[in-house]
Amino acid sequence: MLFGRKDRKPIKLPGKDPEVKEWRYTTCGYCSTGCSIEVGVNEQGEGVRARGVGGAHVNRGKLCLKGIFEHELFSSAGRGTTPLMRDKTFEDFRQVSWDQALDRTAAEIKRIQETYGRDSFAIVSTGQILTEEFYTLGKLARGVIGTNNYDGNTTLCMASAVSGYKRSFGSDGPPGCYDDFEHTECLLAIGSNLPEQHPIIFWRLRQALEKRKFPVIVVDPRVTMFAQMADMHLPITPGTDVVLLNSLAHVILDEGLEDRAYIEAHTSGFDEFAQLVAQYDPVSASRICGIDEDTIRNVARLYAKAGAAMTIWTMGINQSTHGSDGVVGINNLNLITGNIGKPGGTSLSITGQCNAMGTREWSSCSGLPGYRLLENEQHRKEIAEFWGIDPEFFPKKRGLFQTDIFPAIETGQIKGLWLVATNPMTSMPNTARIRKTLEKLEFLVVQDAYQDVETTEYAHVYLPAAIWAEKEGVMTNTERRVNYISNVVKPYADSKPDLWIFNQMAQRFEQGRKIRFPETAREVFDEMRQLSKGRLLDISGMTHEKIQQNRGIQWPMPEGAESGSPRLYTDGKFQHPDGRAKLIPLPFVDNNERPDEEYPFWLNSGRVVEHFHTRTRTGKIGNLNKFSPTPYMEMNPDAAQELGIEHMSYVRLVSRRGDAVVLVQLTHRVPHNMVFIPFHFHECVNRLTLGLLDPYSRQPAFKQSAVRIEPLTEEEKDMAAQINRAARAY
Ligand SMILES: Nc1nc2c(c(=O)[nH]1)N[C@H]1C(S)=C(S)[C@@H](COP(=O)(O)OP(=O)(O)OC[C@H]3O[C@@H](n4cnc5c(=O)[nH]c(N)nc54)[C@H](O)[C@@H]3O)O[C@H]1N2
Ligand SMILES: Nc1nc2c(c(=O)[nH]1)N[C@H]1C(S)=C(S)[C@@H](COP(=O)(O)OP(=O)(O)OC[C@H]3O[C@@H](n4cnc5c(=O)[nH]c(N)nc54)[C@H](O)[C@@H]3O)O[C@H]1N2
Ligand code: SF4
Ligand SMILES: [Mo]
Repeated sequence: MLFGRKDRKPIKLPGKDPEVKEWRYTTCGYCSTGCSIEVGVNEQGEGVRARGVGGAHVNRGKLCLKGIFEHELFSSAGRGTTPLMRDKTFEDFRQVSWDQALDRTAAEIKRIQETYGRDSFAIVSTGQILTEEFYTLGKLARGVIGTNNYDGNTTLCMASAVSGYKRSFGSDGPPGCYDDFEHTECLLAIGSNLPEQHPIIFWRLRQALEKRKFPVIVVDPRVTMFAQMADMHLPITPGTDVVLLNSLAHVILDEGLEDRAYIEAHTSGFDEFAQLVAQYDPVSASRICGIDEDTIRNVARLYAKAGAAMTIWTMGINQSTHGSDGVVGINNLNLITGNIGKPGGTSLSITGQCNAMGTREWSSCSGLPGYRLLENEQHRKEIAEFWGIDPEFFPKKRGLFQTDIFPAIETGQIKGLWLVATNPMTSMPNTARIRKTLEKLEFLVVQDAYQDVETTEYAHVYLPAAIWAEKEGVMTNTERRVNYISNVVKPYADSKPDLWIFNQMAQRFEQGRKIRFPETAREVFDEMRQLSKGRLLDISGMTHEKIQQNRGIQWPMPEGAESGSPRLYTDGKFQHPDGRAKLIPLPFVDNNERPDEEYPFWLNSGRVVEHFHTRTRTGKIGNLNKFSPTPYMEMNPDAAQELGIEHMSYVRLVSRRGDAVVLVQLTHRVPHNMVFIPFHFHECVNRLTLGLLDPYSRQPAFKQSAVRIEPLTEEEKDMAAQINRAARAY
């Protein structure tokens, strides 16, 4: 039987280009690959086509299907047209002017802070606005409103990578680039489904492999498309990557395959590290991580003996209770084999959202702009002086992470919340709990390009934002490439660029009127350039024009430099005070919720190529939504047969948190004791997830919890089928 495609209209392919009057340059706003796009604009100034830019470094003319239909976003269903307001949650919204909505928001922020203290109002932002907007929001949050409970949805996404990089190298910042595929002699990919989630990075890998063969090893509990093309697939037991990494290091040291000269010249902590990995012999490790001892030895030898070897990873590592340790484990492996800062030898975190990097660099979420720290007195002084405020206004250490902000609402510590471009009602673990916390807020303001996002149901004020290429500014991709986004069309209806909204809000605070809040992205970029001088992420040699001309530039690019820098740490000097990278011992603690008699299946979750996150965008684009319009799960056919479950039938999944009804897709992609659900659908997988937090990064373990599968009654089956039909007709 066909899965989910019957009765659907075929894909609509764009015709020649009769309506296009002009092609305008911009960069894709979905994933972190950073593809250069041209949007075709018609006589009326509307975006009617999209195509890849031929000479661009990243994509060389290619786009994935999300990019190809991206111009349809501008006027897609559900876009916010005017600000909305109501007094109580669930009362009807009324349309109001921008002044009314902004005045009310500012008044509520002041009231809550005056009544309960400065930190009782929290701000949660995103990885999906422009870097100039991040910097401005940071100035507003840290320098004007002055709340320390300010963080981003990147805690659900990149926090473990950030934390792991900082622990190993002394700073955030992915050291490698896509060109490393052209030089590597061995690629290890852990917990990344590159062909679906970063199709154009994958295409770059395929191109490199066509020129020169090198081994590809994929570590993933599912037989993903990536696993199918790999030379070796290691179907690891969920949540045990640290054990595998420790064991690889064990074999390398045991067999004397390490790079002694590199370890001695550039690292610290070797002895403690060696003592710890001595405990992870392949025999003991295989019992925990499920990869047999010979495979562990073979992979270790292959990796260590390669002239240059690199590791890439994504959410299979980051979204774990050992996320930060997993990243450190990867860095350990590359440090002992001398694989940092050289062509083809690197630890390259594949980032997620289009500007997940920009928020890390400039938003001040976890610190201060330009990778500065709140904990560092000199850094506080530098930024306070630059902004013209008292350094004492800054807290001396960072406040709550996003995943701790919601529990703090539950306990009454936080009373007001501003959400910018994030939809926690669908994206956070344990939906029931998130609903309860949002209902508890005295004031919630949601700033989003779409007014129909689930979280808006709980808001008192909704602010309609302009999206993607309705705005101008930059974003940083996975390989530290700063890309230019131009405003190819006007903002939809009465929506406004996020930069404008932040600037307007600043004017409503006394301190905000004293600090300079430039109006244009170019002026903001200029502030960032100045603040970047001498820092690891120096962008002082860049301008919007140069970035556009070059189709993106990789930082650092100090003033006077001719071009950007493809790699970091090429000289072996790291950002820790002693200039060395740290080798860190990683004892494994088995704290995940695991399958047991009552809940016998692992619940794994992630994404599919046609959808982006909570489907606020891709759910509205017919050519994307038609591939998977309803929630479904991958289930192993043998396990299904044992339970009497049929392909394309509906079942109920139950966890300790809640339940969800899904359509069954039988496939050997998942092992016997696992189900996999794409997280794109509201009221689905996150009703079930536990989301236990990593101790360092506070990132939730979205990919490890336990469920059981129950049959539906006939009546329930009918109802599910009706809902499915309605969604498919959309
Ligand atoms: N089409 C599309 N592309 C996207 C996105 C999207 O929503 N749609 N989102 C973007 C964002 S924000 C992100 S963060 C990235 C995410 O990109 P990826 O991380 O590549 O995608 P996921 O599907 O979340 O997870 C990847 C794999 O991790 C595996 N995994 C689960 N548990 C474990 C484990 O314990 N160990 C190991 N080694 N692997 C495990 C899963 O089986 C899955 O195949 O994609 C980006 N690109
Ligand atoms: N179970 C499970 N849950 C997960 C994951 C998983 O693998 N499994 N992955 C996690 C990960 S890695 C991530 S990154 C999160 C993502 O979680 P979210 O960030 O909550 O999801 P999005 O749907 O991307 O929400 C972004 C919102 O920003 C809006 N938006 C887009 N552009 C703009 C703009 O320019 N301005 C404004 N103001 N709004 C804009 C969009 O309409 C959308 O509503 O989900 C996490 N949740
Ligand atoms: S790979 Fe990512 S950046 Fe490139 S077109 Fe697809 S979604 Fe956009
Ligand atoms: Mo993400």
